[in-house]
Amino acid sequence: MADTVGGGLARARGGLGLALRRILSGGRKVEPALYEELLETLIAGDTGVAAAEALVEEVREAAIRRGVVEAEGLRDLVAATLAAQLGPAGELQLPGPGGPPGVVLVVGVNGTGKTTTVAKLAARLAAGGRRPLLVQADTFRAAATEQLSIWGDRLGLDVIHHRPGGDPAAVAFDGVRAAQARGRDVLLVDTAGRLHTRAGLIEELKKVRRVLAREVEGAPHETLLVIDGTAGLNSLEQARVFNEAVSLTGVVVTKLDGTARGGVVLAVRRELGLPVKFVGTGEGVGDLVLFDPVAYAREMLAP
Ligand SMILES: Nc1nc2c(ncn2[C@@H]2O[C@H](COP(=O)(O)OP(=O)(O)OP(=O)(O)O)[C@@H](O)[C@H]2O)c(=O)[nH]1
Ligand SMILES: [Mg+2]
Repeated sequence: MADTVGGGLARARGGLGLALRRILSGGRKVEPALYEELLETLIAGDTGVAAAEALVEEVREAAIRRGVVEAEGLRDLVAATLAAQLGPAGELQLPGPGGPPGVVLVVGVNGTGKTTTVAKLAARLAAGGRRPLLVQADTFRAAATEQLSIWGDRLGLDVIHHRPGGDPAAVAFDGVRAAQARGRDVLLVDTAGRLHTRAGLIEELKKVRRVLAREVEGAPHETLLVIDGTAGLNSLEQARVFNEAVSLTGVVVTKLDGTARGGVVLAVRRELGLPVKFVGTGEGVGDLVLFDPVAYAREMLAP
C-alpha cells in the first residue's frame, strides 16, 4: 500500500517542491532577493500570505543564527520549519476494541472527492483489520448510491442507503443500527456535496451529526472535511463554515497529484488549526496517503 508520503506523495517533488528547490540551488548566495522569491513562491503555491511570511521569517532567523550563506544550506531549514508548522501527523482517532463503533463523517462542497475518499478510507481500515460499513447519507443525487455501491462491491463491504430524496439523518440512524446488528466496528458516512453558503443544506448536515452523536457514544469520532487541492484558498472559507456547523476534526486534501498548489496544507493548519489527516493522490482506491508533515517537507526539499 502506498502508505508513506515518500511513495504516495512523490509528486510533492513537482509543483511547489520543484519551485522551492529551484530557488534553493545553483550556488546562489543567501540574500534579501532570495527570501523575496521564497515568499512569492510559497504564496503562489497556496500557503496563504500569513503562513508564507511566518515560514520565511523563521527560516531567515535560523539562517542568521547558524551562519548559513549558501542557498542550498537553507533547504534543511525550510524543510524543518515547514514540518514544524504543519504539526504532527494525524491518524484517525477511533475507539478501540470493546468500545462503540467508530464513526467517521465525511463532508465538503460538490465534487471535492468525498465519496472516493470514503471508499479509500474503508479500504485502508479494512486492510488494518477493521470491519467498516459504508453509509450513503447523500440522498440528494440518485447516482450517489450507485457510485458508493460500486465501491462497496469492489471492496466487499455493505452499503446502507435510502431512496433519493429521503432524509439523510434517517440513513445515518439506519447505518448505526445496521453496524450494531452486523457487528461492524466503523461507520463511514458519506454526505451530499453542499454549498457552504446555503444555510438549509448546512442545517441538514447538523441533523446528521446530531443523530450520530445521539446514537453512538462520542460520535462522530472524526468529522473530515474533504477539500480539492486544486481549488485554491477559497477552500479555507468553506472550511470555516463547515467547522462552525459540525466541528471538524481534520481535513483530507484530494487531487494533490500534479498540482502546483500543495501549499494549501500549510494554509489549512495555520488558518484553521486543523490537521491535514490524509492526502488524495489519484482516483484509485490505494491513492490515499496518511499525511506525514516531516516526510512531506523532506520529500519537497530533498535534493
Ligand atoms: N486525481 C484525483 N481525482 C480524484 C481524487 N479524489 C477524487 N477524485 C475524482 O474526483 C471526482 C469527484 O469525486 P467524488 O468522490 O465523486 O466527489 P464527491 O465529493 O463525492 O462529489 P459529490 O458527491 O458530487 O459532491 C471523481 O472523478 C474522482 O475520481 C484524487 O485524490 N485525485
Ligand atoms: Mg459524493
